[in-house]
Amino acid sequence: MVASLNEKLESAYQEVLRRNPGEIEFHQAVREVLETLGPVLAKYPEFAEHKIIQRICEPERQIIFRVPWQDDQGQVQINRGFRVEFNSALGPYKGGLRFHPSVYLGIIKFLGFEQVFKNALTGMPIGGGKGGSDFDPKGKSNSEIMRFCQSFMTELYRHLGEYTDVPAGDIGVGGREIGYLFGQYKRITNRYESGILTGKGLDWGGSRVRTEATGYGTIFFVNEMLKARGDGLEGKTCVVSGSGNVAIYAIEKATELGAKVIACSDSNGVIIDQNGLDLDLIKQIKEIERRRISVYAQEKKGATYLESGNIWTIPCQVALPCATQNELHGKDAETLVKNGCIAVAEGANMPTTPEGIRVFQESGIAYGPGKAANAGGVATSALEMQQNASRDSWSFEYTEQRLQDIMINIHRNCHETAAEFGAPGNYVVGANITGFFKVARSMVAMGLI
Ligand code: NDP
Ligand code: 2IT
Repeated sequence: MVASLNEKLESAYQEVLRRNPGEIEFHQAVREVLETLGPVLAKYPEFAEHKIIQRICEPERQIIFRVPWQDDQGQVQINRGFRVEFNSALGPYKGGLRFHPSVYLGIIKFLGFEQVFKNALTGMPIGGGKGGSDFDPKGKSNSEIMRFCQSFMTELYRHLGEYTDVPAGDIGVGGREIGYLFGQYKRITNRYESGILTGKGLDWGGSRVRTEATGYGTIFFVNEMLKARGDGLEGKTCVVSGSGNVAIYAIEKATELGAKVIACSDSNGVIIDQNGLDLDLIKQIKEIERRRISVYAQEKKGATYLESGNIWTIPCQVALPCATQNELHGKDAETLVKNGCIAVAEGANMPTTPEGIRVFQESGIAYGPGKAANAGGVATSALEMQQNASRDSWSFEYTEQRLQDIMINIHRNCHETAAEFGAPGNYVVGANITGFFKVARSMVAMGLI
């Protein structure tokens, strides 16, 4: 069953389908937001008058470029690079870069669109954008990664600036890649502009807690959702999909708050450790050795590996999808609810399909969409920008406290807005309306932009 849109929203949605053929993830992200905006347009007709919906669905600028590079055998390879500068009503375009073979314009546009609302929710002065490439980092040597990053930045640099566009990491882009990208920017421009990228190393302008921020933030958020129901994370059994940056630090903070995380995964399979995952071992395998998560089961007594397993069949009280889009389907949601799951918070962007979201909402469990639940990463990027602008460097404790305050605030705003618009407990409604409202008001104030 698909929720219906009112006439104005339906015609805006049809226009998005017509203008962006084949970009199914972008269509999905737009539809999910439009489904929640009916009551806002009814209450504030000026947004329709100013064609805010139509404008908000059209990126301000889309850049597509060739990325030629040489592999270790001396062969020339060609990839495609993207940067979609979606909306700058609240600040410079801000959002990550994704390197994954599945990347095409539709993925970057869905991510850029979501980023606009997410960034608004953080309360920080940042617009929304996203970029990346269909480059596959798997199995590449360090030198190949460096040469690719250098070629990518050789085109991208002309579009960046501390007041223009500030990328960061996402799937396949972490500290190593940000280092190579920053080095090439500095070399081409002969300028040390810390503010053009976030997720930098701590020795050269990075912020403490940025590495941990998305995962930590997701856990702060789920804890707030549980607290709003008179409960908390302590003592809960959790499963976390993925075993990358977001998953690792979600596991770390959940464990710190007294939960037990019994499973995580990668695109090949799932590991289960009923005693609670050994995070030092996971970090060793994933961050240092860059190997597959199956290695965990070879090295840890009592752990099991399910090749091609489905992590959502493992009974848990809290489910944290932290891998990729559309990784949790309607059937998975039904299984989770049946097995006693009481809360889901999305560390990944759009990991739950529309059918899955419907199952969670109808079951009445706490469901925190990515826009709200994973906003801690980009919020801490904005804290990095703040430190760069003032040439300052904050302590871990202070930065983490700022992150926690931001997540508590996002939760409160979403919770209150959902209730105000007649959908108490519905964080999708709360997040979309809160984010939209701030961007829409700013766009009206700035005239026809
Ligand atoms: P990483 O590259 O560090 O890790 C990604 C993880 O997800 C890996 O375990 C990977 O497994 C798995 N994965 C990726 N693609 C697929 C796929 N198509 N099918 C199955 N598994 C897959 O990325 P991050 O941890 O940074 O990102 C994870 C999610 O969080 C993404 O949705 C991202 O957009 C989102 N996010 C990230 C933020 C950040 O600050 N990094 C901020 C907010 C959201 P494998 O190694 O097998 O590919
Ligand atoms: O999806 C996201 O919010 C990110 N990948 C982080 C973006 C950022 O600019 O820190």
